[in-house]
Amino acid sequence: MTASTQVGIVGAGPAGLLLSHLLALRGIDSIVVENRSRAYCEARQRAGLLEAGTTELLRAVGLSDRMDAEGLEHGGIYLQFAGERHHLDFKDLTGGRWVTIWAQTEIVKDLIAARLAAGAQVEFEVSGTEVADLDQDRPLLRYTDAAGTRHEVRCDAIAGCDGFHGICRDSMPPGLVRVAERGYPYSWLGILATVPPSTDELIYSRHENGFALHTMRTPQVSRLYLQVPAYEDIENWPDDRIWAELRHRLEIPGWELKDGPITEKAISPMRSFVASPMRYQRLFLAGDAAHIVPPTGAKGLNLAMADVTVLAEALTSLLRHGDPGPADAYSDASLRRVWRATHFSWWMTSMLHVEPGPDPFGAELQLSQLRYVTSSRAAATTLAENYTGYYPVHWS
Ligand code: RFL
Ligand code: PHB
Repeated sequence: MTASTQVGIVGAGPAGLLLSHLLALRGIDSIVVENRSRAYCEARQRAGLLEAGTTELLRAVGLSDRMDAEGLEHGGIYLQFAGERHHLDFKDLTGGRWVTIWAQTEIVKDLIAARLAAGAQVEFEVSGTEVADLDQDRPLLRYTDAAGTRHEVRCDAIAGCDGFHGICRDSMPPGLVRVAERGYPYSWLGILATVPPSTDELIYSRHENGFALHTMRTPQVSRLYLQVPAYEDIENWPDDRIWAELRHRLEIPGWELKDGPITEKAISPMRSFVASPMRYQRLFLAGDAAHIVPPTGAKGLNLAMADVTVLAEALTSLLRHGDPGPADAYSDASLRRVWRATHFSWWMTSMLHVEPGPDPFGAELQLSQLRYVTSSRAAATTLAENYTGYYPVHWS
């Protein structure tokens, strides 16, 4: 079956779905192809923290009804180390910026519902996705639909929003893409638990046993993370051990961690990865397809949504007005934001995690940096400005 559209989008994660929505607002047709099921995409537990600019974007494009009703706005975070808990007040430090707890699962549900209600073509459970003719004006997107029919779609442009393990990045000509990456010798064990959060704002804790983070999803559901060794087996972490270790790493006098039934647990590796350029001719990469950050800075989802905000405007100029300027500038403009977030995420990660071997020098540097960030307004402002989003995106 042969068809045509303006933009072929690979991947129905937050990047691909939001791009399809933004293009529709600019009068541009797209198709989204996704190899997982709709239910899988809607349930995949991942990010939960939105920068101020990301919440403003969702408001500007009509996707904020549930977020405005149920999202939890936070004006700061706690940093904990050496048995002390310090509050950083982002609103005060940044002149009013904030962050919002609103789960990626909920954003994806709202995006899928909005695309389907608008009559958009979103194909779940496809297989054999390929992109071809990338050196031509109208590249080709090929896939096999859930019923087994093979499709070829001629596109004016293709957006590779297919995540870190997708096919689009590797479809670019050999030798074009330069990769800069860093691995970390630890992973995160994340849990979702049916228990009200024991804190009003997120707690990032550096402890000799390793990092711990207390975050949340709703007033009834907590999300918590523990640093564990790289390649750790989840079988080594029965629920009782997880709660005991969380209690230990988050403990301060006069405060108690409430526990409850764990409904989900998983271990994720930590990696920094940036591929550049993010474009070859009419193939554009966005989100995790082009870059990965460790989750300590809460940047991955925000970067993915920022990329497609810039990309939607670039494709509008290219396809509606015949102006290639913004498309030509897309990769460099996005990489500037990506590298800022990459540095911030690496910095937060290095400051808060414990290296596997003995490293008294590194440990003292971490504590010194944490003391600086919690005592100097200039240092705290740097953290707050980056955490709440730099460079912020705009959609008009
Ligand atoms: P996604 O979400 O991976 O979506 C890509 C989609 O492409 C599909 N796909 C294909 N479809 C068709 N054909 C193919 N050949 C395909 N190959 C792949 C996949 O099935 C998938 O549906 O990428 P996207 O849209 O770029 O979004 C990126 C975010 O998901 C990611 O950056 C964040 O979740 C990262 N992240 C966090 N980011 C934040 O901003 N704040 C956070 O608090 C935060 N916490 C986290 C996180 C990621 C985590 N993990 C598990 C990696 C916490 C964790 C634990
Ligand atoms: C989350 O809520 O899942 C979350 C929040 C902040 C982070 C990472 C994850 O840095």
